[in-house]
Amino acid sequence: MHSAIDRLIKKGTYLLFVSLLWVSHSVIAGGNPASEVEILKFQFIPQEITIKAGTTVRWTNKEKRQYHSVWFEQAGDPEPQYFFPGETFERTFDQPGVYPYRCGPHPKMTGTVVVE
Ligand SMILES: [Cu+2]
Repeated sequence: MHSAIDRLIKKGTYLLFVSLLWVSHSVIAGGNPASEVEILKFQFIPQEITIKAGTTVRWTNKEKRQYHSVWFEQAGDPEPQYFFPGETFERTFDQPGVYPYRCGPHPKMTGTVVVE
């Protein structure tokens, strides 16, 4: 009798422990979802990212020599300055929505930021 209850308690403690681990892991992982985009070989990598409202996305130019820009033309942003290898560009997204963008000097380079 006792041992059956003991086992139940042990099982309950174990489940509680596992769920606590899971919750703390989600909190840590959810603290900063992927908000980094690399620019390499005339591509935005990843081409589409999904972030939570209020997140700042950072683009890093990983090319050897080529400059680029990140232009949210459809959102009404003015064309930003080009940035060079090793340099970054940041933009914060406060409103949920779908934000397509392009590179100013290379219109075929496109990407999308999805804000949840
Ligand atoms: Cu470009």
